[in-house]
Amino acid sequence: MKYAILRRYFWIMLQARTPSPPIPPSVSRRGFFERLSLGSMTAALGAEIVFAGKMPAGLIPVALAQTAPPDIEGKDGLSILNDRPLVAETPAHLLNDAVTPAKHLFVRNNGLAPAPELLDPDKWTLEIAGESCERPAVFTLKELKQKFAHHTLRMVLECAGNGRSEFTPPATGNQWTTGGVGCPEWTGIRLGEVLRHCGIKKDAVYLGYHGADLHLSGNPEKSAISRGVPIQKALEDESLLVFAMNGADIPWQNGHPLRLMFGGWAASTCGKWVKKIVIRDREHDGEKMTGNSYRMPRYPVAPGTKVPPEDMVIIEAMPVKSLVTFPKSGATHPAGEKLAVRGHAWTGEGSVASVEVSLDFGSTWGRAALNAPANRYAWQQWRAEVGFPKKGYYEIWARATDDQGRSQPMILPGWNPEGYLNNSCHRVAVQAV
Ligand SMILES: Nc1nc2c(c(=O)[nH]1)N[C@H]1C(S)=C(S)[C@@H](COP(=O)(O)O)O[C@H]1N2
Ligand SMILES: [Mo]
Repeated sequence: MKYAILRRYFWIMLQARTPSPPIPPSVSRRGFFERLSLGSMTAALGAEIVFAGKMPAGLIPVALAQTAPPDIEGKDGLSILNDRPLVAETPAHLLNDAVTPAKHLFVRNNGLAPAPELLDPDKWTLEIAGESCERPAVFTLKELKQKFAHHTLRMVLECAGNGRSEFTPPATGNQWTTGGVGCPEWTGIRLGEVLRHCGIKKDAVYLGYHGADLHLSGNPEKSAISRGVPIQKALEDESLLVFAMNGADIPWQNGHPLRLMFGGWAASTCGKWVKKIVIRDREHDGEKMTGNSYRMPRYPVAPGTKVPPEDMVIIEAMPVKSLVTFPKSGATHPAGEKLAVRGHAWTGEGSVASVEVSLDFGSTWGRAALNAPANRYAWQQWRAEVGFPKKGYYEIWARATDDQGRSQPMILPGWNPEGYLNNSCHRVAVQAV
């Protein structure tokens, strides 16, 4: 744990001193170039390297060591955590909008995304089947849009692994920092209405999805991921089959032309490119429903503990959390002037009751102004004014508390084998100058 804190501290310090956009350490290049001349480095930096005489031969100034922003079609400014499968997160300062723009919504693929030419909305069908479905049926997307009423809701989509990089001992898997989250506006039809139309047998307990993406191996017999939710969650008014995002087509990587959205729950339940939904008479047993995948120990465990599988339970609602989206970490601000800090707060079930902000590493907290959510499961905007007593390095910490009194841990919540549900306080660096 100490190491994680140090690592984070070091990184924030680094950002505070670096004028260009922060790049997570995993993709920064702190290596050595063979013969980069002082003149060319100075030209590239646009400034004199004051202590150039002290620079070890071959060192790249950290300001130049940053890789160019990765290019994902339709996305802008995301940091790539993995390229196969494609996983990319959003830097906090690019999540400042109340409604997350398509270009800034993170991407988490477990397999190979279907080629865009396979995603023709005019040819798309959805099959409803399973042991507990009375009248299995296949609908065209057009039929679904015509038959069922449309609803538009802002809902948070958050990967259960968001924040994983902080856990020690580290968990394998994508090393998310804070950017596996967004809150776009989704338009679709109620899943419950479609399921009822097909008849839900009395013994129905769970729902499972099947998407059009491929397993990484390319083997069509295998599934990249096939998860779901208990039938009660599927029947909630906010559980949608969505065909539009922010009033336009859903971006290709985010599930066009049809995906599931379950408000407040781990995003792994929200199947993308969904082709088939099964109503099950048992807990769905698709890919990544078993073992340690998307499961937590049912009791607190010491870091590094091996937890028996029967003591692991499926993750459902996400915990209360917040982000500071303005200023960007590493910003400078005049010492004498107030700074309006902004961000969002959200929780899986219920609502956020308060957000507090600290400038002194959590010793004292001041209350932020907090907006009501646009609708259930939308994130809530908050705002707080802070003043800096003198020039120097500061950290802004934010902490949300939900309507049941649960709040965010300052450092880390309980360790778990796969590093899920890290809802610790978000911290940004500010230098008062
Ligand atoms: N078909 C399919 N659905 C999927 C996934 C996937 O790989 N394939 N990934 C899941 C996971 S783990 C997450 S976090 C979200 C990510 O949604 P996004 O890529 O639109 O941000 O989609 C979920 N739905
Ligand atoms: Mo995820």
